Amino acid sequence: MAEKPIDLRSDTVTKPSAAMRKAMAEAEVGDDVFMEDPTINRLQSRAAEIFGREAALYVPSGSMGNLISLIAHTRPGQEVICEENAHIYTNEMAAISGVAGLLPRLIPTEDGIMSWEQIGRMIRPKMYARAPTALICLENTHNLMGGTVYPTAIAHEICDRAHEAGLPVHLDGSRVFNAAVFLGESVGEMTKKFDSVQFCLSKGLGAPVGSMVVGSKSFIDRCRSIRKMLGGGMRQAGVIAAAGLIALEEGPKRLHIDQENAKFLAQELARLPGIRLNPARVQTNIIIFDVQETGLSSGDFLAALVERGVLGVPVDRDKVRLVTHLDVDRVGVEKAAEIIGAFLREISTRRPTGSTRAV
Ligand code: TLP
Repeated sequence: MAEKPIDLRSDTVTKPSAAMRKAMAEAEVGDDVFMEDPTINRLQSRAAEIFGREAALYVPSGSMGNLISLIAHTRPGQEVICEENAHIYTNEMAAISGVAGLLPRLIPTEDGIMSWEQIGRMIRPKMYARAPTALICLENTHNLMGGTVYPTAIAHEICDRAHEAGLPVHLDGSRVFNAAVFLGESVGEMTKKFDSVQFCLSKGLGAPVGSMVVGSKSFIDRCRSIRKMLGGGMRQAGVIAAAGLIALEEGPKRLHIDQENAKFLAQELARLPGIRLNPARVQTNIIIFDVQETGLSSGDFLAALVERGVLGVPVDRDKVRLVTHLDVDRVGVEKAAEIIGAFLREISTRRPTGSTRAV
């Protein structure tokens, strides 16, 4: 039988642990649309407590948590300022405009981290013919820029200055616990100035499903209605929230392992012929590298790796993303580095010296 592939496509691929499955089987449940599911209520109280907020809402996915927050903060026909490669813009099926009716105003950056200097310039002056700026959205860690982390002082400054300008700030904190590990800070302190935060239980924290939105009580009340409008009222979802509670309590404690594994893998990959990657820029559990010098597109590079038992995803034509997580340990990442190294040596001997043609 073929060996199980080393799956580094995403930290979303993690399977629930034995403890999660047991908690799920034994979960006390009720109808959450009546707000009567004790397990969901417990999960929401804990999330609010950990983030130092009045309230929290359990939602099916990070995408829905972001979309609900966008709708709750704005009206159709307004603008949202976000980074050019923000997940809400690139990977959420254009829900920002298709569903929320908003116009994204994009800021290009080197590393996913915007400054107030850049944002302030993009705010529309109030004029009757101009769609008003209604919201600023940050992403921490920034997925498509390689899991980069906002220095807390920069995030705080953006929030303070936005508030002075009368604008709310939402955080797509899908992987905010990874950022907290990198910074050695608490998520509560890091995110206290944001008007709303969405974070995922189903990524590095290891739950099979679910995200949370945290904020003020009135904001979360509004979010609950919007969740219902979008069809996200989940009834006896305590069966999955039970795994979410374990993810929330236990998941953050082991994220440093994924981040050490990512650093190790990045250092190994950076040594290989044809790979462009600066391991010093790998801060959390996401590694993005350029394979152009191998002469292969990211798609062809990844197809060759699938045959050899390593899975990743393309970011664009030249870039590949690998993500470490709890279902791949140090031995797994060592093996992935070995397999990728062997493949690159194989193609470099097949290619005439100096050529960058695809093999
Ligand atoms: N990211 C997924 C893919 O969609 C790319 C992944 O594998 O990384 N915000 C950020 C920053 C995300 O990375 C993701 C998922 C989401 C939002 C959406 O979360 P889900 O998948 O739960 O809707």
